[in-house]
Amino acid sequence: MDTALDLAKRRYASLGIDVDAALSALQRIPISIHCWQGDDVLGFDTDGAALSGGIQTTGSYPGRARTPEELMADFEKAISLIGGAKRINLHASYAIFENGEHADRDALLPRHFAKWIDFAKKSNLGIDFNPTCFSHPMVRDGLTLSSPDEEVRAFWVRHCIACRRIAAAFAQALGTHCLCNLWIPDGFKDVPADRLTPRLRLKDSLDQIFAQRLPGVIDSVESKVFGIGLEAYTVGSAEFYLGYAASHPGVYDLLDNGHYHPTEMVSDKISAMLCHFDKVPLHVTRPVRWDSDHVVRLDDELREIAVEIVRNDATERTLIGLDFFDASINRVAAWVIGTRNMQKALLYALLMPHAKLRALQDQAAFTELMMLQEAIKVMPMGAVWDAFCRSEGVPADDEWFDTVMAYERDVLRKRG
Ligand code: RNT
Ligand code: ZN
Repeated sequence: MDTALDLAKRRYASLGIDVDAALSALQRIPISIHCWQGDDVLGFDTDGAALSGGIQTTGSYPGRARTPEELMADFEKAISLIGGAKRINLHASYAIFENGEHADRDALLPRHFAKWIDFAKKSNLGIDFNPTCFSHPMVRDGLTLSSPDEEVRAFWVRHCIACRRIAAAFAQALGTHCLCNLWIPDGFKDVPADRLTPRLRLKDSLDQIFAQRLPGVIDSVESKVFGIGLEAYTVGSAEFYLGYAASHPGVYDLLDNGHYHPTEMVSDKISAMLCHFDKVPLHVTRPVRWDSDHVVRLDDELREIAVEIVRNDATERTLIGLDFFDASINRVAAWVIGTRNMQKALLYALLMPHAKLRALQDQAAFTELMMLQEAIKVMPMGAVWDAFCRSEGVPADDEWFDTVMAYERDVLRKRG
């Protein structure tokens, strides 16, 4: 008897698509999974300091990871339910201090991340990294690298340089690149008196931070349109960082799809960036009315982002990272759902007849193009996705939930 997979393969073959090739391509596309979904972006280095910087987690679902051990255990549980190549994305605030030691953000060293390197080796993960320029007393009046206070600015410059060195240590220890992505909250709640000078100070800070090239480190800067309490002006805007990256080889412009005006689509920006940069780092998230960082769903924009990556042959040029944090649902499930959705979107894109669709566009056969694009939406991708999960040794969509619920009962709910 034909299996669902056999039937699906035949349907896809009629469009000229090799399902096995799509499956092995999907397996190789690394997804960088952010550690901060597990603890509501709090980190370990500031002893319960609240999340600040214009970003916010909402919800109080039980079981937040409070220690490195808990976060690692939760992350491991999540990735045991996710197939394909994976990386872990850390923030500087996740430093692990041992033997009563403590280092402020400007004095962080690779040894404060030694346990993460061990963890990454054990779990076969590359590491990506981020300076943490928020949730810290040296953020003064909402400013870091653009502050008029030279002491503040120098502190954050030192922090970012320390982070790049740590990123280089990750790359060296793990034999894979480390994306070191810089996002700062700097901005104003209300109409500024001077928009230019803060940007010039940020530019000068970046020049200091990126003065030295570091092996294995891919540097990126992440723009934003506004933050909570910083609604009127963001120093590190889209044009600011795009210009900076374009004029500083080796520094890339990271696109976070929660950081633009609501009708601006990152799916449309990827190809524009590919014209000018050899790499395009991404933060894939889901903004709901604002930069809310909801768990990524398999919606139209996610699929379109994946389609742009795949059909432009850019699976190695785009660095796919996730960036969401929902504290209102089981956090392990949030990781599993969001990451698997990213992979499903990629699979959807890998199962499309791109050459044929492109030819229809070039022939101005827009009626047929629309017909085919819509037909593709109901092709039997589910059977192929199930096969992917099977071949990766992870449960199918309707099979993993019990594992997470058992973990919630036995581990998360006991955290008090
Ligand atoms: C904030 C940015 C940034 C953070 C993480 C925690 O708006 O998206 O990437 O979400 O670094
Ligand atoms: Zn982001």
